[in-house]
Amino acid sequence: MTRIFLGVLGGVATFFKSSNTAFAGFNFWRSSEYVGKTRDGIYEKFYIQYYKPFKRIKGDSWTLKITGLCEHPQDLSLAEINTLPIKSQVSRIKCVECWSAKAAWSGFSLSELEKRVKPSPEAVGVLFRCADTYVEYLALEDLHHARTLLAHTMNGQPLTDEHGFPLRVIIPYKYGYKSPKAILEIEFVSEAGRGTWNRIGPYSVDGTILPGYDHPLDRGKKRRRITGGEIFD
Ligand SMILES: Nc1nc2c(c(=O)[nH]1)N[C@H]1C(S)=C(S)[C@@H](COP(=O)(O)O)O[C@H]1N2
Ligand SMILES: [Mo]
Repeated sequence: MTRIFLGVLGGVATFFKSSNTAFAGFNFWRSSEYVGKTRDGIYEKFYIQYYKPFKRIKGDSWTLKITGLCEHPQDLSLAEINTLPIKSQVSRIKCVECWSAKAAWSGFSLSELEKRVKPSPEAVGVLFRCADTYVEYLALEDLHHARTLLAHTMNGQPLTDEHGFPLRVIIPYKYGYKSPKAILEIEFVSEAGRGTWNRIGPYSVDGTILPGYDHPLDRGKKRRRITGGEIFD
């Protein structure tokens, strides 16, 4: 009896081992209604980080909710967001877990939204709430930085669900966890807040990139030294 049991167990183990090999490069979320963390297939060159899997956002029913300390809180549709003056740049996302990857991003500056909603003088920053319940905080000073943008476009195409459709932050002098994706709400707040990732890991609240090492996925993960702040190449 024991022998039969062990035999079956061995068979099951072999099946899982071989299926793992067969599915190497398989994106678990592809052709599902959900999207989540993945590093397989095409994403070997640009990892996908999501705190939790969530239902893909539908562009026609999505709105960006702008709330909190402002004179004219409002909901903006994707069509409205696409009419805002465009800001573009090439920049690298550097994850605190060491990998990085580069893309061309386009979007707009927070100041375009501020012209519409008129933040109150007490507002010092913004809390971003995302579709996967991820939360991140950025000070207005960082959001007004020349290299910071709210991006809706990556390499000339609307963001994919994986990279944060319909809207994400790009802030290249901070670690990737300071660039919330799949944004649902922007709340103007009067006190500095904390984000999901710096509650989970031993990561700073500020998130500025520190001197150390980088393993760029677009350069075969070849280790290089970095001096801190934005990595420009
Ligand atoms: N909504 C949401 N945004 C997020 C995250 C997340 O878990 N959820 N992870 C962050 C982290 S840790 C990184 S490194 C970048 C990675 O961006 P990418 O998935 O487009 O490569 O997304 C950031 N934005
Ligand atoms: Mo990250």
